[in-house]
Amino acid sequence: MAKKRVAIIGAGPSGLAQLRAFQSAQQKGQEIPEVVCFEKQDNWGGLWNYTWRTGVDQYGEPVHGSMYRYLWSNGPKEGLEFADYTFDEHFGREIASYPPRAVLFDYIEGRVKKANVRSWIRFSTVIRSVTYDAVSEQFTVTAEDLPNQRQYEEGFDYVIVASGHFSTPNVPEYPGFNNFNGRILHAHDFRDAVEFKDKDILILGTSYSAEDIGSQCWKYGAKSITVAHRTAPMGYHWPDNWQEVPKLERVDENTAYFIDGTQKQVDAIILCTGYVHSFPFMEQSLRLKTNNRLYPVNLYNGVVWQHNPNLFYLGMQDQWYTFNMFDAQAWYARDVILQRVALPTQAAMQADIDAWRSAEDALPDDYAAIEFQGRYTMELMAKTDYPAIDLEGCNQAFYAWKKHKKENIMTFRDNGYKSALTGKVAPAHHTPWEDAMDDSLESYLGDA
Ligand code: FAD
Ligand code: NA7
Repeated sequence: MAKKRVAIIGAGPSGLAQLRAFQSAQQKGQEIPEVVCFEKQDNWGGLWNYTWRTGVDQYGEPVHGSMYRYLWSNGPKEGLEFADYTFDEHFGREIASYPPRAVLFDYIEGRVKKANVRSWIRFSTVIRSVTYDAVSEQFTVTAEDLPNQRQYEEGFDYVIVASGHFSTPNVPEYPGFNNFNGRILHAHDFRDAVEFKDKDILILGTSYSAEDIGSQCWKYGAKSITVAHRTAPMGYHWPDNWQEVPKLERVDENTAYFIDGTQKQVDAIILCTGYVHSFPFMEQSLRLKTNNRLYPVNLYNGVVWQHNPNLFYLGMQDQWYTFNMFDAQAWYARDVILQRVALPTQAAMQADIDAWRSAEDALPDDYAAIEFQGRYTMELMAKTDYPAIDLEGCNQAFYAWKKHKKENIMTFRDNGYKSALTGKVAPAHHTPWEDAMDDSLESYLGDA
């Protein structure tokens, strides 16, 4: 009988987790299907593969990258550590808790280099469409080899969508934008805080991007930062040249007017207004349609497409947990494909999804949300041979992180947390975050 074929769309942390999941089964002597991973960029790492480009890439494709220079992890690394590949194993020593992007890229890459799965990936190849034929039980995947402008179709038994959901910006418009005498950009196109040195900037949004892009601009010398909130202010103890104001009403030339009647002269507006889940390549009946939440619709165990269990989505949740949650999902998807775990009836899947979603709707605060996602991840891990990890320990790191942010938003990254895997507490970094202007791997590791 012909070998079953699995297509993975995307070689970011989620897609790479899937490759590692299959490789680990193979290493243990299990026969695995043929696995083909399609990645539109010319390297792996997803969002962690930094690009200076914005808009479209060299092939006219929308640029995937939303990360920017000087980005440091926004949560403790102890919350995302791979259970089968610790930070200590990768770096050969302990490192501090909030590594910059290049350091996390190196860590992500280390595991898949060790697993030797690069040859399973077709780089610079974008997926254009995925359709399903119920009679043959086959997916037809249309791909384009971008450098050679060659479009082709292949058949697969399973498809795993790991294309991320922080790439297609949500871009609202406010009255007067057309007449604004400065730059208006979305966080997706933000690359270098130095551009905003000595400038008065207005930020819309109050979540991670707003907090971190504002902090970057502050660190690299912006004159002032004004953050307008639609729902509620972030409420941290901000530096003196940072203010939180109510919702933006309109702008006129360089003046921004807020709904409380106040105004502010600004040079640039950064829309930190989030992203939309976008899968234009998926046939309508297979397409995930959700807002950014902890338990999206139609995904059993957060992974299996309820109406066609040969289709999977990884990493589509709003994220407290990241890399180790993607691992839990990838190991689970693998075991459904290898028929090591059985799926229940449609009705039972629906009841399970409903129960998780109602529990999410009842969560009182962020601490409960962290516990919820930790519990979800732990329950998923328990269904496979993914190495045991005490996520209660990771939850504790997240709780301490939130407390440190409340204490001082500009120094929280100077703290260290305990690894649930090694039991060791991370050392302090050699330079406080506020003074560390060089975000390179060499500088971080102290080798520069
Ligand atoms: P992605 O990293 O987005 O990777 C998806 C991959 O799919 C990409 O390589 C893309 O090129 C490819 N792809 C997309 N469409 C196609 C197609 N049609 N055909 C072929 N390939 C395709 N998480 C943390 O844990 N800590 C942080 O500090 C942190 N900071 C963040 C900062 C920013 C600005 C953003 C936007 C996110 C941040 N995240 C952070 C969350 C981030 O979502 C995860 O860390 C992680 O990158 C998600 O992995 P992924 O593989 O699901 O998606
Ligand atoms: P998020 O976490 O989805 O947050 C989006 C923010 O944008 C949120 O504060 C929203 O405010 C705000 N928003 C959305 N639409 C509008 C409009 N029309 N006007 C004003 N404000 C708006 O996205 P982020 O980019 O911050 O974070 C995404 C990932 O990147 C995250 O996982 C990090 O790891 C990095 P609301 O509260 O709904 O009023």
